[in-house]
Amino acid sequence: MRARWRVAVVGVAVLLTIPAAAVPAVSSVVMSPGVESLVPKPVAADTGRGRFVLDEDAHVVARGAAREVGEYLAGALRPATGYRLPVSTREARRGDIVLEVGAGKGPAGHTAEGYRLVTDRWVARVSADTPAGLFLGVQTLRQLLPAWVDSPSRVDGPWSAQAATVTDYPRFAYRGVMLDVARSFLTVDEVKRYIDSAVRYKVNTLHLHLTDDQAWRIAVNPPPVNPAGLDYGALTRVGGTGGSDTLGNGTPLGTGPARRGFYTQRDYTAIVAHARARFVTVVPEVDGPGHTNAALASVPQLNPNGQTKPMNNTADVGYSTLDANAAVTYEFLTTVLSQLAALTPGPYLHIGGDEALVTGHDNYLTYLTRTLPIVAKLGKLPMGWNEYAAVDLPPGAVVHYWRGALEPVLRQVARGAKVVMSPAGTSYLDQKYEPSTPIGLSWACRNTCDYDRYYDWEPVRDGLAESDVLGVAGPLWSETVRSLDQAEWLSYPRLISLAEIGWTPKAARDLTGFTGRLATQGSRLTIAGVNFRPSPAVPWTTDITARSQHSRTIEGEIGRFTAPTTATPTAVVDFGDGNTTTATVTPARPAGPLAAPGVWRVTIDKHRYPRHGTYQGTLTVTTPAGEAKAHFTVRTGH
Ligand code: TNX
Repeated sequence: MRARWRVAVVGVAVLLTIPAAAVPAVSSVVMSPGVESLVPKPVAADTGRGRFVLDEDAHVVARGAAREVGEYLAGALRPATGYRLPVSTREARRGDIVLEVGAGKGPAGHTAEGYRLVTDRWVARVSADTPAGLFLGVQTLRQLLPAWVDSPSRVDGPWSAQAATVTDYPRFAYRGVMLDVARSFLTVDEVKRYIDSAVRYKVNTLHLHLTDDQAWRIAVNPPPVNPAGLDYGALTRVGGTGGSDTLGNGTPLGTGPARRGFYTQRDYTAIVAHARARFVTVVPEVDGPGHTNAALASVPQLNPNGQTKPMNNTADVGYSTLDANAAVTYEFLTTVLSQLAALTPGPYLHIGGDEALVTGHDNYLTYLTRTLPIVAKLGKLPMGWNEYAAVDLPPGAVVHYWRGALEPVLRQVARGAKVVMSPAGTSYLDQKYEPSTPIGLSWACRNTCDYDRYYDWEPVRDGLAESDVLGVAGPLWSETVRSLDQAEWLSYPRLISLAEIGWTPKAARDLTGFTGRLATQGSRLTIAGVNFRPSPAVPWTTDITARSQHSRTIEGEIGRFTAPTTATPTAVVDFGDGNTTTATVTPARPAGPLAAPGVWRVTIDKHRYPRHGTYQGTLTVTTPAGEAKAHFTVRTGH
């Protein structure tokens, strides 16, 4: 099955890197890619001599605790390479990938998530103390291979990586993203795909905002003890039907109505399992005492007058509250939080606590004072938006900072709490990139809110010590988000900025260097089928590949390339027999106001070689950024 391809000399992928400002038509041809393009930037990386070439009969050698990550990596590499890549325990041979987990294998002092990676002329080796560290090192290895390695369909090799030595570990333990599935729903498959792209950048925490004024998205089963006789099924039967369709004044939000739905407990468990297999911790959030209209609209007993509120499909917030003085409130929370705790292996339960504008201060304190012990009793640590720092928190509690005064947070930190930083103006992924951005809000970030702004800030604010900060997270609120595509478009490239803040040592970060490294990620996202906003300030690179063939007549697809541009590139094919033709160029997905173009396909009409032989052809594409070339070989068969 491989034979047809083995005789053909494989197409050479050529990476074009031209700064946006440079004069087009002069192409700089670079062998792709090296340690200097890794994102997030590693702690230490050196270039060695020569290259690692993945053998077509390579094994992924992974023993014991490395096996699961081995299966993951092999699964990631098989579609593009077409190689079998068995995961085995054989003695490593030239061209294999070796994965190893064991005490002392990773960098000393960074056992939880550190790793070492060495690629040389013999093997590619990733070593770590833990499977989590190994998984993170594997993401680095993927980035050292050509961008086409993420293609869902077969592409010509060779699959090589620069010889390198990387020693790496994270600055912060919590590198998160939050999906607000309450305002607009995302299906289980969409959440899984979102996880798959985020882990490329070493994101390790997924916070799910499951409930809000607009909707309730997690099924709660009837509990064995139900003194107040609450109909928990109504939470999703009624509360699951809501969404953030309009502003309070009726102005439509987003590109259409919000998406409805909810997760059964089996669905939620599937998300948790998918996350866990990628070493991602899920943090579920049940917001309260404010942001609770959907619960109040579903369960009559939660209302002081015993009457349900109407559902409200506007984006309005701040008008709802649970009753802090009613026993039923805590009976309800105990049921909901116990079921979530049982389904969630991670250490945290996020209890919200933001914008409780009609609760009243004393009632707010009462609510938290009575809710925190419920969390503790379930063996979980509480996490909450920074308003909740108004009460004394247990050691290890997490304050999720989004805006406002830092003093109450510092007081809790002094008592042993930790902080996750999501300052709205530099980390809210739901904000418009610029005023003309078709979706997104703009209260937290006006004018230009591109990747640079989300990169150029420091989470360890004055008054905080490095060890007080657990990490960084990007919340993607979904008042205006209507699909995974749109979620990705708002997230990328800004989530990559946050991921690097979470990972890379402060002293190693710089915006210019980051911009250059980010430029190589457009191709990777495109090839992997992840939408993003091709920010005009980034000199996105083009990756090109051409297909070698074994036939006297060739037609159809001759190559593919990436180019995040709305202007249609042009392509010329030199067949290597004295003939040249203009080729047809079509994107797998057209660019639009909310979509980067997909991979461009280059196709030709039928070409018949005049006589038998071996021909070296060249595909040349011209994009607004310059020219890129790939070579291919055609053997006519005699
Ligand atoms: C503020 S951040 C909120 C959310 C909104 C978001 C929109 C926070 C704790 N509360 O309820 O969705 O702004 O940007």
